[in-house]
Amino acid sequence: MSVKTILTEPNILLRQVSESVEKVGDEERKLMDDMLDTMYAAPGIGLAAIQIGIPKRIIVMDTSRDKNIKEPMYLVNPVIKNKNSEKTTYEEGCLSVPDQFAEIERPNMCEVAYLDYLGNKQLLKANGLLATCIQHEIDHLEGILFIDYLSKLKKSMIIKKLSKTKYNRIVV
Ligand code: GNR
Ligand code: NI
Repeated sequence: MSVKTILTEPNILLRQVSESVEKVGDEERKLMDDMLDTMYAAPGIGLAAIQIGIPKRIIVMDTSRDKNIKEPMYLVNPVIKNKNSEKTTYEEGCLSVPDQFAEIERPNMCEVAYLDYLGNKQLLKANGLLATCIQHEIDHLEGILFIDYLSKLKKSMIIKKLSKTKYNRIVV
C-alpha cells in the first residue's frame, strides 16, 4: 500500500483513453490499494487510475460523509447502463485540477455495471453526490476533465493558472 503522485493538468496522460481490464488479479488489486491510499491521503472522494499515470479502466471512491467510517468502493470496467434525464448541479473539484472548482450539471441518477475488487459483476444504482462522482471518474477513463464542460475562456484561464504553478506531491 503506498501513496502515489497525482498527475495534474496540463499533462497529456490525463487525456489518454484508458484500456479495459481483462482480468481482476493481484496486480489490479495492488493498484486499487495504492489508488485508495492516494485518494485518502489527498484527500479526495474518488480517483481514476490514469490520475496516477496508469491507463486502466479502474476507479476507486469513498463518498461517505463520516471521515471515521471508511466505505471504499472499487469499480473495474465501469459502464453506465442508464442515466436520468433529470439533471443536478454540484460544485466539482478534481485532484488533477488543483484548487479549481466549478458548478457542473450532470444526470442526477445513473446505473453502472462494473467488476468489483474480486472481479465479480455488480450493478449499482446511484444518485446525488455518488452519481456525480461516478460520472466524473468515468470521464477520466475517456480523457475528459470537468473543465472541458466550461466555456473556452474559463477553461483556458484555469489551464493558464495551473501551468504557472508547479504542483508536486511528495511520494512517501
Ligand atoms: O475529491 C473529489 N471531489 C469531487 C467533488 C465533486 C465532484 C467530483 C469530485 S471527484 C474529486 C476527486 C477526483 O478528482 N477524482 O477524479
Ligand atoms: Ni477528477
